[in-house]
Amino acid sequence: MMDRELLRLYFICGSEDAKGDAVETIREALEGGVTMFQLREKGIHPLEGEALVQFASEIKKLCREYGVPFIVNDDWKLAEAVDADGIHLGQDDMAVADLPEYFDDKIIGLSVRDAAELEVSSLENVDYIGTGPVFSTPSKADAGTAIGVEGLVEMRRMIGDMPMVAIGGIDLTNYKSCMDSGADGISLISAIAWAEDIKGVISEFLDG
Ligand code: TZP
Ligand code: MG
Repeated sequence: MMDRELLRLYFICGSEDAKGDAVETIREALEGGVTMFQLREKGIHPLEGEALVQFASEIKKLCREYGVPFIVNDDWKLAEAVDADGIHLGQDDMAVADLPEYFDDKIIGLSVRDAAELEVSSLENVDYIGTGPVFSTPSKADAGTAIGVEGLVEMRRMIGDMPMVAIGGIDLTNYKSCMDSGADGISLISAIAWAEDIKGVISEFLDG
């Protein structure tokens, strides 16, 4: 089982999510103390091909410098190409069972929002689940309706002690309610990527 402490403050970012330069934003977040990082390259003009590999490699290198696991969203080929530490899959992505051998000793995350999704998900070889959106969020158009902290409590009841990270609309005003509802940690895009003072915000998230 993965060290659930790694989920404590899980930053997700792609090239279009930052206010300024994405690599600088990610560097600041790493310096500030995020515990895990996911490259999620979705936007209006996502990087592709060699440019994406370059971008991913640069971020992976940074993550290594800070000793933070580097996870790739969706794209197992990219993950393997840049020697990522893991992959995060959604319900509409490939099945965990179809991942190549490369991932056998890597971190595998799966999005599971509720009982219905849990029922159709094999958690074999899954290291953690991401559950949400807990609150409404502008960051994912197809995120669906918010499950609330009640949704987290319910998921925790169903999965036993499997590592679980909360996602969706989490900020400084509500993150504690997620931690109090069975989440091992919080994953966020905008609360960090759009922050004026990235390190300040991170130290608040890590406090308490
Ligand atoms: N999956 C469910 S909600 C979401 C994802 C990727 C977006 C999270 O972004 P934010 O800005 O932290 O709400
Ligand atoms: Mg996906």
